[in-house]
Amino acid sequence: MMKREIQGITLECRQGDIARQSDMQAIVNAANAQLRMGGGVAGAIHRAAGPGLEEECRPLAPIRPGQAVITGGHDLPNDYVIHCLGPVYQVDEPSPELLASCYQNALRLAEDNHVRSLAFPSISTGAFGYPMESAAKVAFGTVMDALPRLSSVKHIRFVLFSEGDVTLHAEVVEHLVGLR
Ligand code: AR6
Repeated sequence: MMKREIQGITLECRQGDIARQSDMQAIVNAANAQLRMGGGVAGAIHRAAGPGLEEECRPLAPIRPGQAVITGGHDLPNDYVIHCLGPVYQVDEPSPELLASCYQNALRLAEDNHVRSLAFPSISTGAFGYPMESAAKVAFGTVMDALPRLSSVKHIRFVLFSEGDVTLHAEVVEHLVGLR
C-alpha cells in the first residue's frame, strides 16, 4: 500500500477488488466498447452492480478507445461508475495517448459530477495486453499533470489485483514525484 498527499490531493495505491471500494464515491470500469459485462474488471463491476447497470449503459454504447461515460452505481456501494475504453495495446494507436485520454476523460467526468473520491483499476493491462509498467507511467503521469486543475476530487485510489502490481505502481509514483 502506498499513500501520499500531493498538492492537497491524496494519491493511493492498494491491493484489492475494484468492485469492493465502498468508501469511494466513484469507481472506474475498464470497459468494452459495448459497455457489456465481459471479464476482468468489467465482469466484477457488472456482477456487483446488477442488471440495471447494463440497462443504463445500453444507450451510451458503443464508445471509442480513450472515451469515457458515466452512469449510476446501481447495486454497488458507489454513487457512480465511470466507464473507460482503454486501447488494445499496439492495435489501437497511439496507445499511450489513448490510454492517457481515458484518465483525463474520467477525471473530467468526475469533476463535472462533483465527485470527491475516485478509484481506478489499471486500464488496458489485462485482456488488452498493455505492459503494466508502461501503463502505470502513463496513468500516474496523466493524473499528476491533472492535479492542479482538480477542485472537487480530493482522493484518487489505484486498485491493483496483486501485491506485485502495487509495488510496481508505488515505484512509478516515487520516480515521477522525484522528477518534479
Ligand atoms: N479489481 C481490480 N483489478 C482487477 C480486477 C478487479 N476485480 N479484475 C482484474 N483486474 P481487464 P482491460 C486487473 O482485462 O485490459 C474485459 O473483458 C487485471 O489484473 O479487466 O482494459 C472487458 O470486457 C489487469 O491488470 O481490462 C474488455 O473487453 C487490469 O485489472 C476488456 O476485458 C485490467 O484488466 C478490457 O481489457
